[in-house]
Amino acid sequence: MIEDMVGAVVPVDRLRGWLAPVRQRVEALLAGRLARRDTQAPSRLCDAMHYAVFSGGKRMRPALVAAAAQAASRQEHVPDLPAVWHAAAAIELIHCFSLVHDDLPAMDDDDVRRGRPTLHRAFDEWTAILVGDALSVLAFEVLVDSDIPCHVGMRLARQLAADIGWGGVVAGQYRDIQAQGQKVTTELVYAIHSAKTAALLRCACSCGAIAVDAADDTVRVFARLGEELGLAFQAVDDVLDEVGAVEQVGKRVGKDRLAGKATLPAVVGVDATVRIAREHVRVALGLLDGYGDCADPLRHLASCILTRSA
Ligand code: GRG
Repeated sequence: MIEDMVGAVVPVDRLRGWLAPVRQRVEALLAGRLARRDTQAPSRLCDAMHYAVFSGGKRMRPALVAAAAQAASRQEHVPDLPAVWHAAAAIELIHCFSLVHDDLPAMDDDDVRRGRPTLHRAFDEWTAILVGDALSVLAFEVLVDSDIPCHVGMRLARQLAADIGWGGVVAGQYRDIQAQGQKVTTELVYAIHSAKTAALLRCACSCGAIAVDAADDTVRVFARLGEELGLAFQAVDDVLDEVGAVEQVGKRVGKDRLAGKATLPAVVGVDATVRIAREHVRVALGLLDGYGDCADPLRHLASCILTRSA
């Protein structure tokens, strides 16, 4: 057991036991999709897509989809529905695509990701751009799979499009790059974090609820929860960039400050950023009051955001 920064105890073994089959299901689905090569697809493109998706990611977002589905359906196990696994896989594809594009020279210009060369370094820049394009399209293909009831697939696709599009992740990334080197305010940092990072965690929690066909007001609670977790996640990410070690974080650290990035530590300092992250997780945990034991995986994942070192 480890004690997290909100004082909650995370039963690591229990969480690992819950996570292992979730990860296995999602990775099997991802591997199956990537193996089902379009006959027209060049093998180097397929290899690069595989490199982007299977490179040691934590699979936090698919875990959130599964945990939210379990909590929203008030079941003791993750509901074994195609909509749950497909939503989890689709969001991970989008996440992997966003990292590939984020690392490009025109964006964050990073050489190392997840402890190995970024995709444009291992392959080349134009391949990295096309890998992102292909993964984003594949994500929607996975969501509109015929195994998923049409109305659920439509709801999932609509949610994903809204959260990642020009009012979501794209907007956050745009603002982030635009703000580089500028004088920033806490409000601007929040606007960036909410769209750039929290939108995808919000999407993961919302889609978990949608996958079990939850009512709109339940989806809204899970969206709010995902937003809080996303804000905590990015706050911790900013702290890791300030105080983390390259070997642990798996990418260059100290880069945000050098690049004049709009981060929370830059405006309020590291200690206050930690307090802010803690507060977001506390609010998120409060939203799960009344959900009983079926929400335990979600509670533990929330607390893990504060203890993560990568
Ligand atoms: C339309 C989705 C989309 C993207 C286009 C490039 C871009 C616009 C957005 C970049 C968004 C981005 C990379 C935000 C940072 C989020 C973040 C803190 C990622 C790290 O997530 P982890 O730690 O990564 O879960 P792993 O490696 O564990 O999967």
